[in-house]
Amino acid sequence: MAKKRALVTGITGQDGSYLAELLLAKDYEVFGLVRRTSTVNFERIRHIQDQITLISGDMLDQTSMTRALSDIRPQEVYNLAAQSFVQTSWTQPVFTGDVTGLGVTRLLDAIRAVDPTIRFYQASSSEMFGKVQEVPQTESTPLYPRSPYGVAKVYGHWITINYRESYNMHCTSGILFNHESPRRGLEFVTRKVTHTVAQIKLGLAQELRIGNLDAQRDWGFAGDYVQAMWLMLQQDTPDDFVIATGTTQSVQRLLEVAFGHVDLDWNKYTVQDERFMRPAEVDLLVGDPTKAGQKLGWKPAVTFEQLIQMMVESDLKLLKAEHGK
Ligand code: NDP
Ligand code: GDR
Repeated sequence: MAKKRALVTGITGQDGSYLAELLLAKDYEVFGLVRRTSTVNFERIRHIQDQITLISGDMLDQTSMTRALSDIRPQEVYNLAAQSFVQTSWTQPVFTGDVTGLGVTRLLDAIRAVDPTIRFYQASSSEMFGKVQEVPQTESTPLYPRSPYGVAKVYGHWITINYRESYNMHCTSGILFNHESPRRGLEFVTRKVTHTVAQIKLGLAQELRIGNLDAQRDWGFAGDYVQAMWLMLQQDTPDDFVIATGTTQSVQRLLEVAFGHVDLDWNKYTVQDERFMRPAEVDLLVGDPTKAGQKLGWKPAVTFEQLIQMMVESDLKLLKAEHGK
């Protein structure tokens, strides 16, 4: 039997690299859409680069998507590409809307034109809940985004549902809460903390400059969350699913666990810095993954403490190798 083919946008990102690994393990032919950059940024997929096929394209360019789909003829498309950093969305609101919001319509419309039977996954976000209207948040909690990024994701979420309802396409939206890993970008708070903690431990940095310590997030492990993406596209009927751990932790707790892992007192090394405060904050996120548990049989394996310890250990190893320690 011919292998299944999947196209992943955002394959060079954190989730793209874990999803590509998962799909390869399930014997898919894996294709990734990558945008042109002046230097290569394949660090996260270097170890699997000879097993996947990269195709040039951009979320701002619908022609490139149509061409990629026509060439590959995939059965499944996972749309993970986005301007995904919330803070940047205030300085680049139009660009964020274009890539993260309108980009979804470009891709959906390209799918409709090339092959409307393709199954489509949209990377929706808990940032859509923003100023939360209900605790915990479920698939039916009203949306109240608090950043240009959150607003763009609401658009992407609803256009996915609209193509499902308008054209009877297999379009599914995964509302994923924060998920992290050693491959997380350095600008996001978990990785920023674990990387700086490792630097401090090795004598390579003196302090950590940080923003709001009171924000609470439902943090899980990216490796667990990409399993849910795949499970969603194996369902007969497209739907929306919240993917979360069901527990929440503050940024301060993150500091306690990360510094505590290397026997340091977070209070002694942490400086609050206005630059990392946001014009509008999302104070508390905690998801209710009951539906995903019942319908997909999904549950997370890695706890918050295990996740942060894994990230600190990985950063220690990385820095030791970089600095010959
Ligand atoms: P990353 O920021 O690590 O990866 C984003 C990816 O999108 C990168 O591969 C990037 O390419 C690509 N990309 C950005 N702009 C374009 C463009 N114009 N055309 C083509 N590709 C582009 O994000 P994550 O892996 O963490 O997240 C994956 C998706 O899930 C995103 O849509 C994010 O918004 C969403 N999400 C993430 C959550 C999380 O906690 N991680 C939670 C909920 C949703 P390049 O390498 O060239 O920059
Ligand atoms: P978030 O992740 O905005 O939730 O979006 P991030 O890690 O950037 O922030 C989480 C919380 O930590 C607070 N914070 C800081 N954040 C950063 N980045 N740097 C700091 O120094 C700092 N200090 C405190 C923030 O104010 C915030 O409350 C992530 C992204 O992956 C999105 O793409 C995704 O959709 C959501 O998670 C779910």
